[in-house]
Amino acid sequence: MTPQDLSTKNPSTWCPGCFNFQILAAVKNAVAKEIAEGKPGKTKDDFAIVTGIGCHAKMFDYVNLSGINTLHGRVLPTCLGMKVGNPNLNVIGFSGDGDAYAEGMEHLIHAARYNSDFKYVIHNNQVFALTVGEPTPVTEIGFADKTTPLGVKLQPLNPIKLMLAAGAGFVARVFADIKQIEYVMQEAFKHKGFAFIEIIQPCIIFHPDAGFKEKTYSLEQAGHNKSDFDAAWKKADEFDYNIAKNIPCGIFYQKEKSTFEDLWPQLQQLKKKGIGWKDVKR
Ligand SMILES: Cc1ncc(C[n+]2csc(CCOP(=O)(O)OP(=O)(O)O)c2C)c(N)n1
Repeated sequence: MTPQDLSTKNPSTWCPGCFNFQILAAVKNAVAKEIAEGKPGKTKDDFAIVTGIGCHAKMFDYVNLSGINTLHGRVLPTCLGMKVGNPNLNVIGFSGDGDAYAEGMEHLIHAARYNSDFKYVIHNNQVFALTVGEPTPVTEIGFADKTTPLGVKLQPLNPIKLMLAAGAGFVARVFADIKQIEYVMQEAFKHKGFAFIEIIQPCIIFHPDAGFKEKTYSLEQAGHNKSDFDAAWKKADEFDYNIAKNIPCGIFYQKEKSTFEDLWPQLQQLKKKGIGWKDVKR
């Protein structure tokens, strides 16, 4: 299994130079590695993806895995539904920041609380990009567009703090850099439970790079203890999604606890049976 085996022949409609290309490459690398080095016998049929609506959602066209390109803001209930149908499936959800923090906000809080064993990747470009750059709940104060000509006045939401408060057991943020994404996805695959991965991604057209990458630093290299909730909270406070000096990146918090699948005997039975796509008659 190589990353190329996860490619499709669909022509890309992302803008040339879009950071989504980095995310796509990293996801294919991480999934290919997980298949090659993970549990023996794992194939790409053991994976499924879900995308919302937006530029990020074109991942669905470019990653050669089964899945559902669902409604705007409904990635998380779709992922949960897949896990209920087949708890052995490795499910990865993809959202934009609009999809995750506006249309899908109510699901996000409960996904952290339910702790179903799937991974959630948010392409955070701080705008609704596909509909030409309107502000989302994480757009910085002062950002102006045609819909908000006087500029954003509200303090942006801090999704890392929200996820910590909601009880998520794996909370990470990285920059849209292939190596950072690949690393954090591999760690998320090893984690049993819901994994929240936010990717800070400039939108080259509607939310250009404000020198984000230069402002990021690695939590791991700074000696952050990811099992310390209070330390994670303090680190989450360092970047409030306005223009920042320092943007901590890496795993803020990680703690394994009972998953949704652990708590339901019916799902346990399905898990033990080892039902996978291979068993489904097509
Ligand atoms: C329920 C619903 N509301 C609004 C839209 C219109 N719409 C389509 S794409 C989009 C923006 C998506 O932005 P985001 O989720 O941040 O993803 P990005 O395009 O930035 O990757 C919106 C608002 C829609 N398709 N469905």
